[in-house]
Amino acid sequence: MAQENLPLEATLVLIKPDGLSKSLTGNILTRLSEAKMEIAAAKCLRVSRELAEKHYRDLKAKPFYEELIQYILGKYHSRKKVLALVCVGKGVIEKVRQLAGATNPEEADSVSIRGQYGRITTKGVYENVIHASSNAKEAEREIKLWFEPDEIIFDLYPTTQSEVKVKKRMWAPTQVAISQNQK
Ligand code: DAT
Ligand code: MG
Repeated sequence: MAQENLPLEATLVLIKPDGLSKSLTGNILTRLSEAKMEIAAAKCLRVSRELAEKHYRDLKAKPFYEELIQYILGKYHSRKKVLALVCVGKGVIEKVRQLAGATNPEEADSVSIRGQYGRITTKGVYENVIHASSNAKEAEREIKLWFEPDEIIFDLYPTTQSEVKVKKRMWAPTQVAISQNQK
């Protein structure tokens, strides 16, 4: 199908802790932007166990589930963080899946991101560098899980207004050395 006839879509992309440890962010972003898609949201975060479990809820029964959770939490890497992105473009879901390559990095096309940079550890963990939503339904579920509406520059999905009382951490009026708190 010609590019202009493809539906406008949004997808969740995660650069996983191995991708960050291997300094692949720039490379991956270059490849994503060459595929004519727009970054609509981005943030770097430490993944909580709760978020990891919600993200991988359909894999709970799999024998590799616990290792998968440990991996996305950054327990195996020096970088205990993930870079989460929302990418928007025509046919973007399949395009990013193609760029990412097959789930098993050993089977992924050698020019794909997973084929080039992924590996299977001796523990059997697929360290496959990147996550990409598999279809529109999953993309919506995942984007809503990882991002608040106001963190995304487009109105992708309908929103509602509700008044909530939240305790929010604010900057304290001090000037101190930066602490990276790199646990
Ligand atoms: P994908 O990430 O390509 O959408 P998936 O949703 O089936 O694949 O699985 C999510 C992640 O789980 C995948 O990126 C790596 C891990 N995984 C899948 N199958 C696995 C297996 N047989 N052994 C180890 N890890 C696996
Ligand atoms: Mg998947």
